[in-house]
Amino acid sequence: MVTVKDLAKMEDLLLKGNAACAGCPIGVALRTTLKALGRKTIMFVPACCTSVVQGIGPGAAISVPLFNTAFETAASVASGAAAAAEILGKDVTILAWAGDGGTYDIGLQAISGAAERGDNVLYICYNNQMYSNTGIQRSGATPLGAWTTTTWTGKTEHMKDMGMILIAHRVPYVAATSVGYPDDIYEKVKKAKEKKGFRYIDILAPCPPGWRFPSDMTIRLGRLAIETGFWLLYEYEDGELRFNGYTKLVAEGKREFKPVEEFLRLQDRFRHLFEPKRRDDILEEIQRWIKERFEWYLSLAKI
Ligand SMILES: Cc1ncc(C[n+]2csc(CCOP(=O)(O)OP(=O)(O)O)c2C)c(N)n1
Ligand code: SF4
Repeated sequence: MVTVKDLAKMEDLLLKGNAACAGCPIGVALRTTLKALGRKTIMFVPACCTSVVQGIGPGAAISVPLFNTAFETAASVASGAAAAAEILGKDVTILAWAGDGGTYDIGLQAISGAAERGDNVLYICYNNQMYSNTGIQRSGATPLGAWTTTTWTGKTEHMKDMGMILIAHRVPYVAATSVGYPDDIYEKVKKAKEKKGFRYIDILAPCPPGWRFPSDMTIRLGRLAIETGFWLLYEYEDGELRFNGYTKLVAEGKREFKPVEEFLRLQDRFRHLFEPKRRDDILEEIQRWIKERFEWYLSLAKI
């Protein structure tokens, strides 16, 4: 297993001095992904924060070839490139890299088509749970109760489960990970790289301006999300679902999830759940949903 120290020594294909906000999760998620994939990678990026972080030229922050696609087409453009690479006999990883808006909502149809056809694409969603590039609007990945500029009093629905949608497509590899664990991102991307067909990785990406927390807490929140069960670490590989990290310890009865309040309280997008009046109804529903979802995953892991 790679360590964070090992990662620090590897070649950086996302250059410093880019346009990301302080504490941006893309810095960790994309930097680590490119370390796992190496230079023989072509990226397909729809409209999202990464299309700003990449730079506008003539200088560029990303040191692999990159094609900007229309918002809804990252998966379909990547599918075309994968077909071309096969015909030309090129040994290259075709990487579609998108935010959750471009994945859970507007890009879903293209993803489903590529997954159903088994196109040779690695699709990674860095999931900051909202449309951040256009000013923090709600997406299908936004959790219940979260403030966004289009959910002023808190979102009234739970987040969509994109991993399960991909598992239902029976693709060779689906994984969920978090910016809190760069070593876990590296291992999962590396494994996905070696497989053929449509592969999907969902990286939880705490975003300081969107989630409203100080910029030195990105990693801490990425870990607390796992320790509270708000987000799970798992892999679905060759038809089997397996947990890892803290999620595995809970599944084996060696740890318990911490109360979700410990995660929610550190983010001002949830502040209205605590003041001026405590919203126990919503807090209890989030806690109940965490338990129910984990049991659902557990039952699949046993199959
Ligand atoms: C068809 C279309 N609709 C809307 C937009 C405007 N737009 C550009 S980026 C963006 C938000 C992207 O959100 P997400 O995919 O979650 O990535 P993030 O910004 O969070 O990195 C939107 C709505 C667009 N470029 N194209
Ligand atoms: S808004 Fe969030 S995801 Fe976008 S560049 Fe800033 S920190 Fe990164």
